[in-house]
Amino acid sequence: MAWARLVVTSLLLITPAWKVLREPDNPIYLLGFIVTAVAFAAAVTVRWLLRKGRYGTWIGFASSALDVSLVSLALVLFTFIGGPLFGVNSKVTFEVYFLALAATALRYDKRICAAAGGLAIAQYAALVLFVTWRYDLNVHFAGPGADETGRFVMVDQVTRLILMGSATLVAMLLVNRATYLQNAASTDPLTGKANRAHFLRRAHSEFERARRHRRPLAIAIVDVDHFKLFNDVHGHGVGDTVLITVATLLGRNLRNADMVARYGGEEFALLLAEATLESARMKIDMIRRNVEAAPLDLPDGKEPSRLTFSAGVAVYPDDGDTIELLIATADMRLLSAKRGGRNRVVAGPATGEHKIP
Ligand code: GH3
Ligand code: MG
Ligand code: MG
Repeated sequence: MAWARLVVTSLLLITPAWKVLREPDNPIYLLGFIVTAVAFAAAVTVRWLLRKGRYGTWIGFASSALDVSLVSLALVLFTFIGGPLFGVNSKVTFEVYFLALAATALRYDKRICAAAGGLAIAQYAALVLFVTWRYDLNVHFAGPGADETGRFVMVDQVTRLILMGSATLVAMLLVNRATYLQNAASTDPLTGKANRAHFLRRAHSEFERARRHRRPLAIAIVDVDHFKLFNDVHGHGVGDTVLITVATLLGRNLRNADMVARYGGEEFALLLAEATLESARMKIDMIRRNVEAAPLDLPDGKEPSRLTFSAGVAVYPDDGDTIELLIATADMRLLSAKRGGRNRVVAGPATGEHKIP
């Protein structure tokens, strides 16, 4: 997004720069150039802030508000320097509002679209009202530059405001659609938990954070014991219900910063931020006991089988310094839990475990 802003603002600089070079004495052209140069400088600043790791929702709100306000500022300056019709009948600058409003959709946040749209509409409506109150538009219509700026038509101005409202609505709908697709692409449809791809993306970013702040990070791979039996004895429908039950119990016992994901068939992956090997082992063992004790009412009325899981845990930095290494170590410990008799959590170096290079 910061890159796109940089590219767009530098493209927007081309015509004002060309006009200033051709007619250096025209104050309107000079103003257009200065405002676009400010937008370009803002784009450079935003990119610099992001590179320094200063992200946050505020930067989205602030930079979108700045975008639309710069367009309004240009129109206000045109009004005062060129005359009112230069402000409210601008042929090119006004259209930049739509570019700014369309760009808000790239933030994937409807509130930013609505805020930027509302601000743009309020600012432009205020300019139109000011111009109608302050100037005699019939005189200005006949004044200098009249052939360039046309005449003031209130219906056109109202239409412009309606178009700005519509652009805001379209940006919000785009965000809605993108959010829906983003969720669909990162969620497991059966359990409603994150899928493997989403887990890995999040694991990598949490890992970077853990490395930056020198904090521990634990990963666990959980595998339902003898799950195939549920399918074979009770049918796949019951197998699915069991998976949903395990996913719910795993998720219920985690903190907000933690994450549970369906890693594959009957395997789940957990990401425990700030957890040491021992605290992660204790937490997962507590969940294991909860799952073991959870009443399992099978819809077919048959005697419920025992539901248990085995898990392997690995932690940064002790067990490796990449996500791939941590997952491989947790997987190896899961295997050791299965070999040791299932229904257990292996968190330390397993018997026969050799460190993965
Ligand atoms: P172990 O204790 O060694 O882990 O044995 P297990 O039976 O749990 O492991 P195994 O790998 O033999 O069987 C896993 C089964 O999970 C096989 C597969 O058909 C089933 N499975 C995978 N995904 C789904 C799913 O979405 N729904 C259902 N019902 N079954 C699934
Ligand atoms: Mg398995
Ligand atoms: Mg299994």
